[in-house]
Amino acid sequence: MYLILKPGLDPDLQNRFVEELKAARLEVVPLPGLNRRAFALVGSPEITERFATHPYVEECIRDAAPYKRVARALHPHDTLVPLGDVSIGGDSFIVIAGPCAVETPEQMQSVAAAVRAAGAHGLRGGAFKPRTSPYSFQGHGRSGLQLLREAASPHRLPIVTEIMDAEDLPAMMESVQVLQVGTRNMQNFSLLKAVGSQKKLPVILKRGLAATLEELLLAAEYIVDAGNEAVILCERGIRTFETATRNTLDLNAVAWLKTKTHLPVLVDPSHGTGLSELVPPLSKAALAAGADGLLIEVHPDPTRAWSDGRQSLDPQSFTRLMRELRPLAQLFGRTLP
Ligand SMILES: [Mn+2]
Repeated sequence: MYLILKPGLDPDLQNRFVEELKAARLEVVPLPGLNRRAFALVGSPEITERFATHPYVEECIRDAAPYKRVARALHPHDTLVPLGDVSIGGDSFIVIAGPCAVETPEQMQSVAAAVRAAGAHGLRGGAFKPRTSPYSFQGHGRSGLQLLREAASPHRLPIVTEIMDAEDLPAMMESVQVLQVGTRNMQNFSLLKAVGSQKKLPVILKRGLAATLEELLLAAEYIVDAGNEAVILCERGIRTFETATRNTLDLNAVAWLKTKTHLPVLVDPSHGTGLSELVPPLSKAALAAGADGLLIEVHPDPTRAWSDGRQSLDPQSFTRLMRELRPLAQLFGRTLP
């Protein structure tokens, strides 16, 4: 909610009113540029509503958007999130690549070398895998983190991996550089609070497969509200009536999110389409739609992948895609660092 105070109100009274708001456990964010004192209130909707009819208030604007800390309206500049030597957000366009799952030391070492050579900025790989079927490969768990570390470190590649359980946070903090909250956990609020209560690792928050964009922003708000402002959103395809592709990659989401939030937005065209031949065109479309980067599945031999082989690029196709993205990025005013 936004409050605009009455004109000509004594400055002492104004200050006293602000103190009253703060005492009610509301955060008061000043809105500059108006000829009268105005501010946004961040906090419980029930409490903010109490002040709507206060005698000092000239006008109260009830904002339809229930998220505040992630809103661009209160924070017009892009948030930059560090990833190794580069940052996500702003003018750069970054690419994080790697297999769906960490399988073997050979697989990880070969893919890390390949994606680094092609110019990727981070290595992805799942050690803990949320699988639809309990009979599918569940990931190596903590020993998978070790394999990730061994593969990434010779190339100085930052590691991005999914966290499924807050219990694994200490192990993750020692092994990886970016946490990923997967699509199935987007509304796992205790996990969101846990990854938000540490500030060491940024968090990639994937959109739930049936989540609205407002729900995605509110999930991000949980992490930021818990204390961690380094949140990166990721559009990874949603479930629609269409069955020709695994999901429907929602590029509306990218353009919409960029207007509503200061947080960086990545696109995952691998899960978004489920088909490796669609990954290059949708990667370029994501760049054109204003995404800040890509999260792509790459496997040394997709036909032998333990999971998501059908949507994984082989190193050659990934290298070609990176080559094609570079001049395109420039065309759109972005740089591939
Ligand atoms: Mn996958």
